Amino acid sequence: MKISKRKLRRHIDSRKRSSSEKVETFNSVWIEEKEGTYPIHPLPIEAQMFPIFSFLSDDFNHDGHSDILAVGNWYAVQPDFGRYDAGYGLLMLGDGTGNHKAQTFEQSGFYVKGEGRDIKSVTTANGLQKIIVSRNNDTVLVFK
Ligand SMILES: [Ca+2]
Repeated sequence: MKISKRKLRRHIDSRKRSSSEKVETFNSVWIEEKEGTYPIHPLPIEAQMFPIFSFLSDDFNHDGHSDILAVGNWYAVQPDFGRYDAGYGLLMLGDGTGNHKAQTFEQSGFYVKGEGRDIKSVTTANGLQKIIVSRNNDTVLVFK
């Protein structure tokens, strides 16, 4: 096969414009700010099973340690890959040392079917905290 000089030059020019990046991990992680350093903590294996689109951090069980709520899933992938639908919302309780333990939805009461897209915490006019979860092409969910 013969390639023209023009096509070869275009190919070489496109290679020069390209960039490369280095991936350290594909894990879902949280990054701690600790005295000018930023240790990276992988989240529990349950959080690695689906693409996470939104996190919310707070002390949900009132034990003094930060916890994490996560939602996600992604259906709009090529059919030969299948849907990324293994997430049903996830509460991960922090132990105060950087580790988190995933709770089942039976334990947490946090169950989000579908494609979770965002989580927000709001305080109602009468002072109650609510967790609002938006989903793609679906209704909004409200948790106490
Ligand atoms: Ca907690």
